[in-house]
Amino acid sequence: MAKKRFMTLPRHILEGEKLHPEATGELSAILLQLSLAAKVISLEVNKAGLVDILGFTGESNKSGDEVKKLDIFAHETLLKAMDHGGHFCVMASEEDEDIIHLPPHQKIGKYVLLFDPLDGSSNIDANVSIGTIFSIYKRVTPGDGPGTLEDCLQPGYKQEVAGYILYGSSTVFVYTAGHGVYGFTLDPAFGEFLLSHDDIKIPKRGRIYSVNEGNYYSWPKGLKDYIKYLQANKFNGKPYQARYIGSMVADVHRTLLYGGIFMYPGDTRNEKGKLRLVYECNPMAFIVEAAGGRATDGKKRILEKVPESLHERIPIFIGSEEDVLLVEKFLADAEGH
Ligand code: P6P
Repeated sequence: MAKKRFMTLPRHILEGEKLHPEATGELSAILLQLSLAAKVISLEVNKAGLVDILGFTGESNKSGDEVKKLDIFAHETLLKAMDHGGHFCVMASEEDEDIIHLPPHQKIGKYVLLFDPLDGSSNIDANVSIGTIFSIYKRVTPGDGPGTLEDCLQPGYKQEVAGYILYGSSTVFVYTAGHGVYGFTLDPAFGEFLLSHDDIKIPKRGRIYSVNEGNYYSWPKGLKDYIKYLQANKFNGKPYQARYIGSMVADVHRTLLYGGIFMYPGDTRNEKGKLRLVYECNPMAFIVEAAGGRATDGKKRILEKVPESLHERIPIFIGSEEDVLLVEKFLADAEGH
């Protein structure tokens, strides 16, 4: 077993920057700021049960989900951490209906930050893993004034960096700049993220499928056929296993490490499914593809979809390449082509 190198997140980021002579160091600075925000949010998430921070605020976000105080805390922590330093021209968050401009006195930068501050928050009370998801683009609008909605609605293949922080039994920071996916686990003893998953590659095929089977009777026929096929047949002597946490960051993280497939399909009740394209599916697709996997809406690459609105939803089939290709075949066959 190769000896794990003692590599902190800051050192990994700076070494990565050296590999690109054209790098200005801005993305490094952004990632370091994001890791600081991650530590602050992790601290709050991990003591949520002890501090009266639970309970509903009575407000709801754009998607109509009840908003828990930790959601707002995470949202505000990310804004405070990222709204100075002059890196961004515009931001957008699941917790805010509209795009977010930088404070008036702040220098305007060339990057765009899109994030889901605390995905899976309905699980907080049950101490189930939850996560932050982020996505970074370069602006596409001319000039150096405030960014616009157009800067936030770029296809996912144009991402510069994507990542997530999973607040689980430990806090893990995973990111990619498109070449290699790296995971860092927070050592609370000295508050540093240490390299724990070096150059993650997702298995070409797994043996786990992950979907909310409570929606079975609303599914398209092809998906029903696919799930029955996984349950009825033997792969290396056993059928697939079902695993569903109900927290996208946790389900995708497990899929990235163990292989298999995570799905949030469209169905007869919600044609576009539930998960948001801009700040959930695009960053996760960018990460999984960088690890050698595949992510589609059942037909087309998620990363090629041009977003039409900030909070739009899209069906997602993401994970090991062979598993995603197989479900696409079942869906196509059932549609007769
Ligand atoms: P369902 C959490 O609320 C979330 O947005 C994702 O993290 C998760 O994958 C999905 O919804 C779970 O939705 O309908 O299965 O409860």
